[in-house]
Amino acid sequence: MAERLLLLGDEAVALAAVHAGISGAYSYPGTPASEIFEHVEKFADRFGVHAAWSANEKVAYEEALGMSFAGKRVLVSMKHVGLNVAADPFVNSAISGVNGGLVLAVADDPGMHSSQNEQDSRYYANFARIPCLEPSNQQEAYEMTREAFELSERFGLPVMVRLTTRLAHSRADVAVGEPREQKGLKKPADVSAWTLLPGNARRQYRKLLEKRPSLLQASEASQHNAIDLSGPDRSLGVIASGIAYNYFMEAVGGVSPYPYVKIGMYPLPVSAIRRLYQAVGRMMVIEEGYPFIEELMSGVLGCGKPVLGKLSGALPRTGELRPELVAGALGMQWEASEFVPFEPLAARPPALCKGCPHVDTFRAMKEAISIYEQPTVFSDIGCYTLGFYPPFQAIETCIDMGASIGMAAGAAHAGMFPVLCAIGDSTFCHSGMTPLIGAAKENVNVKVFILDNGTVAMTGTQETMATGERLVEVVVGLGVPREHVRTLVPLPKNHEENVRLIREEIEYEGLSVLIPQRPCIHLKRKI
Ligand SMILES: Cc1ncc(C[n+]2csc(CCOP(=O)(O)OP(=O)(O)O)c2C)c(N)n1
Ligand code: SF4
Repeated sequence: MAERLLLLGDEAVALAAVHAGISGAYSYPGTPASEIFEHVEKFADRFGVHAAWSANEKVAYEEALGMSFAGKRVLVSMKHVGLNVAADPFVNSAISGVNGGLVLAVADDPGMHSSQNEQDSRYYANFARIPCLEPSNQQEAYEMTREAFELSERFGLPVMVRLTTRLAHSRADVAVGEPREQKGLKKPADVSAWTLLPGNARRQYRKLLEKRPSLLQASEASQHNAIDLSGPDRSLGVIASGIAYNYFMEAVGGVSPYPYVKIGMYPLPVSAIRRLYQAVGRMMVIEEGYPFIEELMSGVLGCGKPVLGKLSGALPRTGELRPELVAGALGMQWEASEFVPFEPLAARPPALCKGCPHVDTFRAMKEAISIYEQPTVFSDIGCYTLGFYPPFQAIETCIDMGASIGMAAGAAHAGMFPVLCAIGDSTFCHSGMTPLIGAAKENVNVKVFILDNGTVAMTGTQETMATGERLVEVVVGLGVPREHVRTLVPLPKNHEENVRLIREEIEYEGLSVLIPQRPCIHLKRKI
C-alpha cells in the first residue's frame, strides 16, 4: 500500500523529485520556493543527492543543465522572479534540449506576499516552447513532478512545474510511491546540439518547433487535462487551471452544474477546449496569475462567444483568487466553512527586528549624509529594504536583485552627489559583483554599503556565499582599492566613529565599499 504523508506543496515536489531518482538539486532562496530545496536537502544524504544552494538562479539553472548533460536527473527550483535571472540558460536549454531529465519547479507569488511583482511563469514555458505542468493540489504536485522527469526525457526538453503560493505553502495528505534508482553517467549522443553556434542552433530550433505537435498530443492525452460535459447548465462552460480548479470545485460544492475543462498540462489541450466551446453558450476562465488562457481564448478579435474572466472583469485582475471570488463570479452563494473561523489581523507594516544590525547601519548612514544637500541612497532586496519605512526612511529604490550598484553608478554619471547604495551580502554575491567590477574600472564616485549580516536573512537565514574576510577579499579582487574597502561594526557604541568613517569616504572622490559586519540576530540564535 502506498505510504501517505502530510506534505506542503513544496515538500511534495521535493519528495517526488528525490523518488524520481534525481542526482542533484540546485536553487537560490526565494519565497515561496525556498522550501522545495530545503526539503530535498533533508533527503540528500539518505538518497545520495548532491544538494547545494547556488550563487543565483542563473547559476543554479546552469549547474542543473550540466548535471543533465552528464545524463542524470536533476531538479532546479526558484521563485518566479528568479526565472528572469535564469531566463538566458532556460530559454536556450529548450534549443539545446536536455539529456538526463531536467525539471524546473517555479513558484509564483500572486498577491505579492513577498515579491516585487506577480508575473506568471506559464508565459515563460510558452515562450521557451516547453511543457508546463500545473498541479491543483499537493497530490498532483507529487505526481506531476514525478511525471515531469519522464516527459523531460521522452521529449528531450526541460519541463516546468508551476506552483503558486497557496499550494506551495499549505499541507495535505499525499500518497507517495516507491523511489527509483538514479541514472548512470552518459554523455549526450550528439554534443553538437549543445554547442549553439548559429548552424547548430538553427537546426535545433527547427527540431524544437517540430516537437510541438507531439507535445500537443501528449497534452490532449494527459490525465491532467480532463473534460467533463455532464453539467446540465450549458449556458456556461468553465476552464479552470491549477489551484484555481480547486477553488472552482469548492465554489460549486464538488459537483459542477456547468460543463468544464480542467487544465493541468500545457500546451493547452485545444480539442478539449473546442468541444467545450461548441457545447456551451458562454465561457469562463478561472486561472491563478495573469489571464494567460483567457487571452488565448479571446484572441485579438474575440472568439465569438463571450469569454468571462480576469480581462472581462468577472474576476479580479490582481492578487490571489479565493473560492468566494470564484463563487461570486459564477453568481453563487458562498458560505465560509464553519471549520475555518476567519478573524482578520490588524494590518501592520513589516519592520526590522529589534536588535537588527541594519538599524545601526541606517542610523550612522543617515546622520553621515544629513549635512549634504541632496544625498541619494539606492537600495536592493533584503531585510534592509525595510529601511524605506519610518523611522528610517533611509533608502529610495528597490527594483531587482543587484540593481542598486548599477543604478547608483548611473546616477553618479548623471552628476548626483553624494550617491550611496545598500546591498546585502547575499544579494551582492547574487548579482552585485558584475556592476561593482564595472564601477571599479571607472572608479565611479559611489559609496557601496555591503550589509554583511552573514546570512540570507529575508528568506529564512539560508547560507550566504561570502561573508567576513572572504567577502572583503572578493571586493578587493574585483578591483576596489584596499584602502577604500572599509569595514565597520554597526553597534550603538560605535555610532560616532562610524559616522566619521562614512563621511571620510564620501569626501573621497571615487569608489568606496563600506562593509558593516554584524550577524543577523536570528543567525546567532540558529548557531
Ligand atoms: C531574483 C530574486 N531571487 C530571489 C529573491 C528572494 N530574495 C529576496 S531578498 C533576498 C536576499 C536577501 O539576503 P541579503 O541580501 O543578504 O539581505 P538580508 O535579508 O540578509 O538583509 C532574496 C534571496 C528575489 N526577490 N529575487
Ligand atoms: S531577520 Fe535579521 S537581518 Fe532581518 S530584520 Fe531581523 S535581525 Fe535584521
